[in-house]
Amino acid sequence: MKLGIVGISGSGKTTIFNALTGSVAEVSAYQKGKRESNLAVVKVPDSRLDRLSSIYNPQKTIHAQVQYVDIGETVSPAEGRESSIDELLKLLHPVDALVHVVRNFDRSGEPPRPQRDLEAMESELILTDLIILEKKVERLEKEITKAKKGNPEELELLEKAKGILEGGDALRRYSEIAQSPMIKGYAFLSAKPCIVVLNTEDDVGLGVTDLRTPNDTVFVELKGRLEMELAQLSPEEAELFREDMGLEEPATFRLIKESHQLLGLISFFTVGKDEVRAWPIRKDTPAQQAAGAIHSDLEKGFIRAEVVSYDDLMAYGSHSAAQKAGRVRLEGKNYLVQDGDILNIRFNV
Ligand SMILES: Nc1nc2c(ncn2[C@@H]2O[C@H](COP(=O)(O)OP(=O)(O)OP(=O)(O)O)[C@@H](O)[C@H]2O)c(=O)[nH]1
Ligand SMILES: [Mg+2]
Repeated sequence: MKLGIVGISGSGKTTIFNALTGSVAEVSAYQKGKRESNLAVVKVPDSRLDRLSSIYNPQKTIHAQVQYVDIGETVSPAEGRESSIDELLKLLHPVDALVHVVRNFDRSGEPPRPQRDLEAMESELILTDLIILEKKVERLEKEITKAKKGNPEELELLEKAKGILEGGDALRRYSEIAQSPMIKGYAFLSAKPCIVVLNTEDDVGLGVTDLRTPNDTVFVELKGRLEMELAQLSPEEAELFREDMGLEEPATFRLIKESHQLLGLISFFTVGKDEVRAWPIRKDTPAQQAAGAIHSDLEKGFIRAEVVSYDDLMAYGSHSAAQKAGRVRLEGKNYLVQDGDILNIRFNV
């Protein structure tokens, strides 16, 4: 699963990327035309996994992961897109969701204008989609009228999408369109789920509630530069620093967790002496398919899943106590795995 970091030039994309990943990619002091894309894999913080790990004491503890890509400069509020549409699309096509970074700090004396910047980037996504969509509609219309092929239903959906975009709205807000398999293939940018990161500094800028946005907007507010600096300290130093400043867990943890959620992912766990591990799966995945995330043999030879919820395991203190209390269930292949389930797959190949 991959998230692409987008935002107006100089909004702090690379800074946030560094904060998230502990990388040290060069922040461009707002240099125009400088393009780099940075990619990193990040562990999804999960206190339940840490707890399980301290109980089972395994050789390895493996977190779920997400990838972030900082695609480099994209758009300036005054001048619009600085890269070609093709370039933007090529970079963003493979990502599953967007992290939209909005500047909410003073830069070289220029006060933040998060409302303007937010809208400028959003318009850019919408316009890019509209350009692509118009071409598709034209082609499909021709196919249907001249060659008597092509799917009229698809055309109808595309026309609907066009109406939404022309009205200045993002497709992600219309799930029946954004989630339609016919439309998904096009990978429209404004149809991708999106988190808005308000990159803030104390005493300047607006609060999340001051921004006029659709009320289903997912926001995370954080101090990008500070978090980046903390991410580059050793864990012990960072911890001390956080304590001193009265900060709790890194704000980026919340962003990573939100990313995971935004992608519609939950985690189940497997536990043992060798390994305690979180497995990311889509919500509402049946047990047999979830077993396939571990190994294809487990899916093929699936018999039953032995399931105990994390909360029950913690409440009863051990697997055997939970079992005695009847909290360990045997579930069949169609059982929908829940977030926090601890699974042991019985299989036969
Ligand atoms: N004061 C302050 N400055 C920041 C913050 N985040 C980023 N900056 C500064 O803003 C400038 C741009 O940050 P970058 O992270 O390079 O922004 P970017 O969006 O990657 O820039 P481009 O790739 O050029 O579009 C740098 O000088 C950063 O140090 C912040 O939270 N507070
Ligand atoms: Mg950058």
